[in-house]
Parts: sequence; C-alpha cells; structure tokens
Amino acid sequence: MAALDVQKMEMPEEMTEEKLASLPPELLIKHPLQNSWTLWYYENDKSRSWEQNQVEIITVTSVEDFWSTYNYIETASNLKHGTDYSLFKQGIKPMWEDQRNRSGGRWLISLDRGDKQRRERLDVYWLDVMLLMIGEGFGDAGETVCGAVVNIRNKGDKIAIWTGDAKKAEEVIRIGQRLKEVLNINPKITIGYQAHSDTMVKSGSIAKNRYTV
Ligand code: MGP
Repeated sequence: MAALDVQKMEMPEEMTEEKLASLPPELLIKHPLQNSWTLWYYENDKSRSWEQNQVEIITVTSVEDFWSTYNYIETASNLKHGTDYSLFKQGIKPMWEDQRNRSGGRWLISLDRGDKQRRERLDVYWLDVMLLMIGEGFGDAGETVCGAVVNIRNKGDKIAIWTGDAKKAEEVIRIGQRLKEVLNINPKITIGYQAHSDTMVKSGSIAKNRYTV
C-alpha cells in the first residue's frame, strides 16, 4: 500500500459540529490506517511496577482519529520529567517482554539536554516519527516496525523506533536511514540501533550498537 500523506489530512481547526453536519456524507468517510495504533503513557509511580505504570490511552484506526487524539493530548515537551509516550501497533505492548519485541531492538535518538530549541525539536521529531509510522513510510521494512517511544528525561530526552527482529539487518538499516532522512538529521551524525537483549543488561546508560547509520 502506498504511503498515506497523513500530514495533509489534518482536520481544519475551525471545523464545528454544525459545519460537519452540513457536509455531504462522502466527505465524512474516515481514512483508515493500514495498522491500528495504540497510544500508551508511562509515569513513574514508585508504588507500582514498571509494567503497571504503562497505561493504555487509546487505539486509533483512522487518520482523523489520530489527529483528534494528537490535538487533544499534551505535547511531549509539556510532559513532566520521567514520563513516556509510546505508540505501538495494536496488540504489541511497549515492553521488551512482549513476544513481538523480544528479539528486536531500537533506533535511538538522544536529544541534547542543552538544546535551546529543545521543545520545538522534541515535538517535531515525535510527531514526524508517529506520522512516518502510521503513514507506513518505511515501505516493506515497515512490517518489522513495532512502535516508537519518547522518553522525557532531565538528563536528555530520547526518541526511539522499536523493531521486532534485530537480526533482520536489511530492514533495520533501511528503517534507520529513512528515520534520519525524515527527521533531517545531519548526515555527519550517526545514530545507533541496540538490541533489547543488550539494553536489558547494560551497565551504565549505553548499550552497544548492533548497527549505525
Ligand atoms: P528507560 O525508561 O527506557 O530509560 O529505562 P531511562 O529512564 O532513560 O534510563 P536509562 O537506564 O536508559 O538511563 C529505565 C528503566 O525502566 C530500565 O532500567 C528498566 O528498569 C525499566 N524498563 C524500561 N523498559 C523499556 C522496560 C521494559 O520494556 N520492560 C521492563 N520490565 N522494564 C523496563
């Protein structure tokens, strides 16, 4: 299926219920997404386990649902430190333990803590990553995409795309290249892909890279 141009389908802000009701029915058909996507929110409540702190917010099945959700919820840059948003294909939990993540890994983009444009960059990157996924912008390699996570952290925010099989080198690399291209990351900057099995046992904050682009 061709990539959807989801960006052009944003609902005009001045649209009211009244105006909607007067539109011809053929204009009211929602544009289905190839995959349904579930949004999760994580907040660090120390009285609960890490898994219990992952809360499922909503599953979107159309372009319009995605934009209504996006326009309604807080932007990533307005979240408090220690929180995450995750957007995963419906049925996949945003956890290493999920069957479809277990053998996979993530392309990790670490954002500079001292970046004066932190808010803008974080929000633009996160939105671009979500649009790339729901618009199926990875071609055939998109099948291996499980979801994406944004971590809001004092020490520096992170955005990652998770894929399901760290051994599928060709697909993993294609996803990394496309990610860099869409986010317009300077070609001189390299980003790394780490297997979850390495991240789970890392000492310190860095797991070894299986691939870089
Ligand atoms: P984090 O939230 O991914 O990154 O992992 P943070 O907070 O920047 O920390 P750092 O270690 O990368 O510097 C923080 C901790 O959350 C991990 O050490 C785990 O204890 C827990 N955690 C994170 N993830 C993604 C998982 C997961 O998928 N499953 C489980 N069980 N715990 C996880």
